Amino acid sequence: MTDDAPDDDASDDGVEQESTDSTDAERHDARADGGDDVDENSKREQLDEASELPDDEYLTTDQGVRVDDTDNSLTAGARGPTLMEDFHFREKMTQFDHESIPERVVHARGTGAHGYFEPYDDPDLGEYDDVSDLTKASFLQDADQRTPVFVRFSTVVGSRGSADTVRDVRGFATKFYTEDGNYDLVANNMPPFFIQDAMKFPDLVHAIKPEPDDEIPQASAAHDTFWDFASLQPETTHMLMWVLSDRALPRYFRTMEGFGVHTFRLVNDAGESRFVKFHWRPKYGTHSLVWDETQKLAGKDPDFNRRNLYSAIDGGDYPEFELGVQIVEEDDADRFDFDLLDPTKLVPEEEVPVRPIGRMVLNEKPDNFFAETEQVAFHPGNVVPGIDFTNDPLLQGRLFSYQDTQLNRFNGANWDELPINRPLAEVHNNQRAGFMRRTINGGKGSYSPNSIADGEPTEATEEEGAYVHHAEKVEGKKIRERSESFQDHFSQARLFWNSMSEAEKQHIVNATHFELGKVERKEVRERVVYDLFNNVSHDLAVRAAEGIGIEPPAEPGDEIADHDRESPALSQENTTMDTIETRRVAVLVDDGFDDDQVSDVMDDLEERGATVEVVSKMLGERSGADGTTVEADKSHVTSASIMYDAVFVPGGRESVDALEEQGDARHFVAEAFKHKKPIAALGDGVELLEAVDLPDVDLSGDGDDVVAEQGVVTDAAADDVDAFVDAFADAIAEHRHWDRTDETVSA
Ligand code: HDD
Repeated sequence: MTDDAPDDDASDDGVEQESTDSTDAERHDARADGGDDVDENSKREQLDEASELPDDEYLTTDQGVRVDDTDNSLTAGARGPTLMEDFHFREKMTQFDHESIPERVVHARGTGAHGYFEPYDDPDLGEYDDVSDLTKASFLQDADQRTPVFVRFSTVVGSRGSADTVRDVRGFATKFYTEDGNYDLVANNMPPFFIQDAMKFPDLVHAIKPEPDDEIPQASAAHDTFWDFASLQPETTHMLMWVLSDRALPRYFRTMEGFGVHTFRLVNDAGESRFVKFHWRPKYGTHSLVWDETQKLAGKDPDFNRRNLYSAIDGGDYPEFELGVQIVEEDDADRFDFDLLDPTKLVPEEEVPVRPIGRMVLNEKPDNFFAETEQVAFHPGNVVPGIDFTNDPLLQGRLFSYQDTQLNRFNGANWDELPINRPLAEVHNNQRAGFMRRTINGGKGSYSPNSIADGEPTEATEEEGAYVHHAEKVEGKKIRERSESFQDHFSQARLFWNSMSEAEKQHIVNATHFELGKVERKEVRERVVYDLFNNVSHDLAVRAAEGIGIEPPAEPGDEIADHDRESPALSQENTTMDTIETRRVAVLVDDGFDDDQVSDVMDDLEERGATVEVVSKMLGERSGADGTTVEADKSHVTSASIMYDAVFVPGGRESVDALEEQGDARHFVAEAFKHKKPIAALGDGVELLEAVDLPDVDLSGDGDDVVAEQGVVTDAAADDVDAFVDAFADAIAEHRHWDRTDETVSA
């Protein structure tokens, strides 16, 4: 937006504009204290305005008529028929009958949060002095300017009521309410996509959704139609590796990476364009659940990731992500052995480093799930000056699909007027009708050109802030043909496989046993292993075949991507592991716990930023041996080790004796061990670990020192609690301890 926009001039003159929307003035007011700068509060103010409650506390109908009784229908006699004239009943029922809108055809289950984005002060942009050399996008320029955002995280395949922890891609869609209009970065938590051309999207979605005859299975790719499609569509192979990997099982939305997938363009003031890939990197590292946890959480707490997002915000542990860009000069685009326009490919970070340019903080929950999270409507075509498209055929198709799907969801074109979708930038145009129009536009000038409204609203020039599409030269014959440069489907799948640690590889193999083990048609299982996996890695193909009842291939496939390249950035083993901030630690106690140990360790962990909860057999107060009390946050019935990142067992004779008797307490420790989580015990607490018989771990119950082995930290003498917490914190920072040998039940 520019200061000398014609509408601003007109209103300064006090001239009433024929074309000004009645809500524009409100929007203008809502744009906060800081003059023209949008700050992160202004969207909140706009939403608060929209949801303002009347002063009158009486229940009314939608027409504002006060209601005398909302429990009993109007009937002819106490036992007689209900009367049609009961307008309160009819209205209440009609509203209820129409309470839902069509769930999204994909990404139906989602969770939203408000927050803000702010560019870094000193962006480390390598050869660029500052970000203005790259893009004119105003919200990326000034470190003092906060832009409000709304983010919606989602799973793709499941219905709205499905579980958070299923194996699936996660959506990571961000709406930036910038002063130049809304910008939507509609991203996923994986950098490649399944297909290269949007034309295949309906086929992909039909194949992966529940099967059309019986609507089974829910929220899962583990069935014949998906793998049949994938086996016949080799361009899916790279994405299959990601979906079979731990990336498809994120532990919390706030410890998940995000990727714009396509190559976009950044355009600067001089009109120079560069290619860009967008990245979101979570502040506290990228972490995943293990498969066994996902299965149990789907029953014990299907809202696991959603709940955590909100409890983190409630607790002030605001989820934070760094926005990074990979920049490729247009002249340099041919230097890769893949095509930048092919959305099944990523740009390895070792070849083009990710440059951080700003951070996003999510600090506020929505007030109303339906009005905000359900009604938010994203569109990759919502861009602002400085950000532009490329000819990626998947992206081009998306530019049609999102607008179209919103027409279906909202039954008309006015969804962008809903409070959550409305830009903070002012809106002036000649659109003023359609289903559910909210704005009351005055005047007669609803066309352009006009003279009766002084020609307004007028078109802006590029200098005045108009979006002008990058003038890329394009020519070609009209054909239906996939470019030759899109034909290598296996090199990057192999790059991903090569980059995994042994534990991560084993998880991929385990996933093939589950996913393909559920496929009834043997020929489909064979095609996936022989035609796809065996061209990625012979090792993978053999290990997959062994678990799904087909003959392991004798030789690598004919199209094997024969290289040993690795990209360390792809492995989660290389994620941030130097902090315990926001990690969740369970303290197992019963009456008679060691008072000092509990308070010292809990305080220390909390000071380091962890969230600590007391878990006991029942809810209620537990008393320590010296008489202090703690309130149990969770009981064994409502919680389990799968909800925590680490477990601590303090000493205290009576408490430990009681825990040893409790199957749930023993199971808590054993399960945490199986899931490779840090476990710590002090004093008598070490005996609970001994009772569970953790295989091949030296607990050194007799020694004086703190012993840390395979993420199990013990100090039976309990004489150096500081050193004990240091060692425990190191073990928690590492997240999982893959060196554990217990494979009785694989994690
Ligand atoms: Fe999509 C929703 C991300 C390819 C068509 N998509 C949707 C959402 C996300 C993505 C995060 C949920 C938005 C929300 O929270 O409301 N989609 C992606 C990414 C893709 C991708 C990263 C590949 C780069 N999508 C894609 C293609 C098409 C669509 C190729 C169709 C040609 N996507 C849709 C949709 C949805 C959608 C049908 C369903 C609900 C909606 O749009 O608002 O239009």
